[in-house]
Amino acid sequence: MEGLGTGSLTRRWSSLWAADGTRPVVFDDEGGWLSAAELEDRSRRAAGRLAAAGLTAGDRFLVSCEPSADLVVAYVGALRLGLVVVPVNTAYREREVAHVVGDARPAAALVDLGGRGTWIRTASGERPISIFGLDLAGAGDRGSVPTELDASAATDPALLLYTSGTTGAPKGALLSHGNLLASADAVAMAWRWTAEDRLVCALPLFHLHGLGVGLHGTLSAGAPVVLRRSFDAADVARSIRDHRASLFFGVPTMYVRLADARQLDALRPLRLCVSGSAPLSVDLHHEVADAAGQRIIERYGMTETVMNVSNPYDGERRAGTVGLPLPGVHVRLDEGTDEILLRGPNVFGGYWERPEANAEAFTDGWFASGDVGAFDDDGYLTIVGRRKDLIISGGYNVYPREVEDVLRGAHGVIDVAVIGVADPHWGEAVVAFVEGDVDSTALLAHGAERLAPYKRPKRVHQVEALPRNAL
Ligand code: MLC
Ligand code: AMP
Repeated sequence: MEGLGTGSLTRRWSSLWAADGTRPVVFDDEGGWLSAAELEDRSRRAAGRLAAAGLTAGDRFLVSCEPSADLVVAYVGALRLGLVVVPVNTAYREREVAHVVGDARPAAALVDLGGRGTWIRTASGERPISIFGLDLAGAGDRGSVPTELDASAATDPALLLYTSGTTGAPKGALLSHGNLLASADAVAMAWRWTAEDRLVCALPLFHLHGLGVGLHGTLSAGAPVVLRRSFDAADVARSIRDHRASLFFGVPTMYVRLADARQLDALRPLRLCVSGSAPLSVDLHHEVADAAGQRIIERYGMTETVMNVSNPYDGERRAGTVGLPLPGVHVRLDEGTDEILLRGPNVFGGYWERPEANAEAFTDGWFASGDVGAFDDDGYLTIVGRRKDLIISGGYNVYPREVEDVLRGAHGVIDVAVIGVADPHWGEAVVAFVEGDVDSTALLAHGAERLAPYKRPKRVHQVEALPRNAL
């Protein structure tokens, strides 16, 4: 195996496919299993279609689709051609999509719903853009086949992922092939992930949890993945059983749902369960251990740094902590604030076209995470708070500022304050306090037009006046 962070994702994957083309790689309900040789062939043809449309290495390729084998084929094809993939949440409304299109200036997009294509085209304005559907690399397609594939270097960008970071409007975090491969290899080492494992993945593939850990980890380990289009507790339980899976990764809300649906016992045959993207409560950790005999490994990651820290596979899995630094990752706390600072082959090079944000985010090569941590005597890290104004609801990030700005535009609103409130299902729930003479149905309709459903307030309280200080 090459060293951490050297080589490219697709060079690794294609060498594994060449070694054994018969291995099953990706399953979905529509097409059944796709073998390594089929993924190689179809992703090559997808790259051919993209090249024929005039796309070349370095061009941005926006992708907004639900999980499927066709999506994986198109995604892998794009990476093989050297494109920079810009994943976009399928729940986004037009306003949110337009921001990404305006900032990333993609040359092409892949969508599974026609309406999103129209939004993308409109936001692209005068700039020409090719819009593809999931038939990009259909089984019968005989598109032109480029010869030069998998030519990206470790330092070449692979993903442009939008996040607000610690402040401001969403900006693109540019992750290289080396960053992503380093992280896939680090978790494979830490979790003993081998080709014999089989993952059930019910996470979306437009965030790093599903994409960077679930899919990249699978392909880099030469292992198979069972994709689910969305999360449903009974469906996950059935998939684990029917596919004799060994791995399940989820956000805490997914474990809550498995518990509520009395499906925790389905986790019993697995070799490993992992939780991340939001804090896993100590109670839930113990509930899963009692009901399924599974000591969930909790780990800590971030869009800008992929995976940083994880509880150990062999040592003690300490509930309430995120564990120990992953191989190759350096973690320390800022002396004044205890902010978690990160450095390593997993850490991104910077935000797309944001020199000021980059100057703020990095000090002497250390990236400031916006999370506040504490180490215990054994070196286990606990996340004790956040310096960034962020709500994490069901594993999705919601920026109060964005929700406030949108709601402030509704008729009759004088001012709005949005906060996260502890919630047993979502971890944190979005709650809005509104000042003004407001019709709450109209306010919610205003929000629904402009905000993805997970960002919309679960509760709205009308107040006479928001408390203000001199600032
Ligand atoms: C859905 N809803 C949410 C929500 N997800 N509301 C708040 N927070 C969320 N996360 C809304 C729906 O829009 C709907 O609203 C209602 O809740 C019920 O919808 P549902 O069909 O039951 O929801 P579902 O589609 O099942 O989604 C729930 C979920 C999903 C938990 C499966 O949120 C999810 O996939 N979360 C994972 C996100 C993820 O991958 N994060 C990784 C980020 S990467 P209404 O009003 O229409 O009824 C990262 C780095 C790292 O953080 O460390 O991993
Ligand atoms: P994102 O920007 O979507 O990648 O979200 C990253 C943020 O999710 C981190 O900065 C943390 O605040 C949070 N996070 C990820 N994993 C965990 C975890 N296990 N416990 C607590 N917070 C987490």
